[in-house]
Amino acid sequence: MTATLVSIPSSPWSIRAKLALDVMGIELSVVTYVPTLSTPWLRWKLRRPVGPLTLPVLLWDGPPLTDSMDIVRWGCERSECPLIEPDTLGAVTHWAAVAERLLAAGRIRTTHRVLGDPKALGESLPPAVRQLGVLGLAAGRREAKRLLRKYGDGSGAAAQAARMRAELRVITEALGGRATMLEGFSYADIVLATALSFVKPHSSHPLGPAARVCWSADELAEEFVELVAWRDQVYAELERRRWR
Ligand SMILES: N[C@@H](CCC(=O)N[C@@H](CS)C(=O)NCC(=O)O)C(=O)O
Repeated sequence: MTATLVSIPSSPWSIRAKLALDVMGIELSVVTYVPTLSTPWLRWKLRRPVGPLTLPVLLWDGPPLTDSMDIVRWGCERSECPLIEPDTLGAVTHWAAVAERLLAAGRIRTTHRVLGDPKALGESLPPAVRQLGVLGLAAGRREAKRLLRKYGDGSGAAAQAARMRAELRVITEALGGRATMLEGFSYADIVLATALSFVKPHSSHPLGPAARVCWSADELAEEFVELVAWRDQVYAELERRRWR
């Protein structure tokens, strides 16, 4: 059975897994997850009738994998050019935790902004839901509120931006102007580069114009302009490696 990555195309958590698997030469098919509509199917595939679900998910001959790090490690075991080696696992895990904190704060900030902008909300809907017009928008609003209930912590945009700034400083200092976070190119670079999605989404990030504005934190993007430039270099490196 060809492995199937179930993913949300605009989600940084899904994007990082897909980028890593692609660059490691792992062949797979990709299925887009549509919140609510795909939920019964995925629950059935995971044999998980209740409880939280997060994407990406990898379906293959073995037990389904429900965390991007597990998915990437699965890919590493099957690749001739693994992005995580036994001796880098500890450092990569550390940077994945930093990326997670940056993304978590960014997700809350961005979801609030999308919820307050009907155009951005409309653009964020999967095409099948967008076609439903006002009903689709209502479904999108409900989904955004559910995400805020699940991931929000009651604090406002300024607190989220402060959390993001703290993580961005840590990353900038640790990079110290180098091209890669560890000795060579690794999953640490991918996990950190994609964590900038809520600072300034990369040009390849599938977002409509209004949603792109909501995802961008202009002040942070200006303050960490060199980090954003580094991120663009990581994406360019991924593109180069994909065609090798
Ligand atoms: N640790 C997980 C986290 C993934 C994650 O947070 N996914 C979110 C992206 S928004 C998700 O699928 N949320 C859907 C939901 O919570 O219903 C991973 O890296 O795979």
